[in-house]
Amino acid sequence: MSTPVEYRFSFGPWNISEGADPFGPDVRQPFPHEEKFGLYRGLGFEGIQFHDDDVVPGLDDLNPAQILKQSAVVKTILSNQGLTPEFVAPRLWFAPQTVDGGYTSNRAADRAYAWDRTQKCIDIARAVGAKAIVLWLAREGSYIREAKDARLAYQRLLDTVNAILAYDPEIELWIEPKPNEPTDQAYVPTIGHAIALAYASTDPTRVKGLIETAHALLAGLDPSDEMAFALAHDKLASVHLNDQNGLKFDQDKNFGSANLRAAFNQVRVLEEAGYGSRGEFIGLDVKTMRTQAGSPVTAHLTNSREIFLWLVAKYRSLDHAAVAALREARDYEALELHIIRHLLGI
Ligand code: 3MF
Ligand code: MG
Repeated sequence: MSTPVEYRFSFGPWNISEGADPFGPDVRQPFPHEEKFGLYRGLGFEGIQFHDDDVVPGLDDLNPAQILKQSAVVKTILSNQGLTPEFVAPRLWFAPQTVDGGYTSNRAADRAYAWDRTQKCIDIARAVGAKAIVLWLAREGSYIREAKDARLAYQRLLDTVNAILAYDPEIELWIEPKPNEPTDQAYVPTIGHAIALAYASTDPTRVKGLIETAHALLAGLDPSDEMAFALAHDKLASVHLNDQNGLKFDQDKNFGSANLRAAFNQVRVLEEAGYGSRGEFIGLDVKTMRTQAGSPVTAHLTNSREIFLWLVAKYRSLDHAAVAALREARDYEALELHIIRHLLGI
């Protein structure tokens, strides 16, 4: 058996939230962004995931020199804190130019904005030393089917992937699929769609996926199977572990908090594939509860990390020979009971 992986954990500063939801104002004082960097190591995290404007606030109004200057400041903070920038993602869902999507917008000026912003994001990734950009294609979809030419939209997404690969000869592109929210239907709803784009691109080795538990569940799919599919293609670059209680808004609940067995199976699939042995991070995309007191609120992050590690211990202490024998005998009733007993510790 190969050496057990020692996991490295990451999250994005947006996970230390101010407690806003669409039905009310913030419930905590804003926590200064720069002070978030100082929290990571103490919480057990060494990777940091960025949106481009987490690194360079207000980047739409800055010139290339200003962008590089601010990126260098952040790079120094990261090295002083012993943090690794895992990726930088262009935030293409805030600006007025992106109300109807960026790369797939019907308006040429909006598409030009999206491409300009993407180039800036790649410049920032390079400047802080991140090896990848992540595309969560938030508004690349539609609210009504007739609004866009979907076939053209797919072509535009592929053209964008190729343009990114051409713009920087080394950068990796990780696509984070999500089936809906904020759009009614997104053009890249599952990891299968993302991997199809990878294979259709000019350099499939640099196009990979990031799978978020809640996003897979919102697509009605099993997150562990989605991860296994990406792993089978050697295309699982990162994960956003969290949880989701049924088909509703994207909840970003603590990992394992809604379906512990499904969480166990995600851990099992990752462990079986040796995920993490090449430095891949266990990313957590979890939101705190609005009811939680204090500031900054970080318990959801440490709790999700802890639950992940407990499930790793559960997987490692499983009687693997017994599981193999029950598979062989095709006694899945007994296998299920074996798993449940093990999870319950009885
Ligand atoms: C939305 C998400 C996003 C992405 C992030 C990084 C705000 O449902 O999951 O979080 O994870 O943009 O790509
Ligand atoms: Mg996410």
